[in-house]
Amino acid sequence: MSADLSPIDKAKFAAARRAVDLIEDGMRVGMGTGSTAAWMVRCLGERVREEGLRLQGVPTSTRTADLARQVGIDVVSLDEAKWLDITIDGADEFDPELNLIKGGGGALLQEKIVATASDQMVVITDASKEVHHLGGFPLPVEVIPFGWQTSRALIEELLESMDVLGRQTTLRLNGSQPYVTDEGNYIVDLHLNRIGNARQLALVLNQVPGVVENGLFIDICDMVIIGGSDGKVEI
Ligand code: ABF
Repeated sequence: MSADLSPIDKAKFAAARRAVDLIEDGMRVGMGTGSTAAWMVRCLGERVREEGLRLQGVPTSTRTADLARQVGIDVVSLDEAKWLDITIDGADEFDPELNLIKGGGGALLQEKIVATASDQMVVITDASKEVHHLGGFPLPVEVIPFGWQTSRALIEELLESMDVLGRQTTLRLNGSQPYVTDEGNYIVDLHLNRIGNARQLALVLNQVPGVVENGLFIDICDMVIIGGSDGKVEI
């Protein structure tokens, strides 16, 4: 599967392949979104087809659901599965405490619900996502479309009192239109550069009226698997 890949895809594939080794027969598995998670879904499909591995897969986006069905995984909803043995997903950044920024792919809401409903959450990534302090990657905040400009203004006001280096915010676009999530919401990206207290920021952002969820994953991730372009992994 990895023969003609670019170095970055080789790294993502290596991490995905290693993570899929954690899956045992009969498990209920949360399946993330993004290019690294897509490798994981393909590897999982390979085990289903070749080893007869039985599992229930809960996708975190319509994209992942479509791919999972294509590769032969039994797709169920989170309400059907109720609780998951493990979730495997990508990330945009991770710090030494395994706190994350996620949501660059626009699926942070389902990703956070699914990860939180899992015994174990494993992040698969390449080394470029490792940081000392979160915030270099824009922090996605999902807001409902009604009054989104007010929610954005309230977020900007909140940021004035937060320990962050940047305070610019942008509405995520799809062409000239707002990007719309699977739940029909918008995303405001916060360009913070460096987040001093990610735990506090994650809590207060969700107090803003209109905010549905933010992309800070605090104390959710249990393990990070970092793939290298040489096919080796570090855990
Ligand atoms: C999802 O996909 C996200 O939460 C994150 O935003 C993104 C990472 O994408 P990729 O694996 O393509 O770098 O995991």
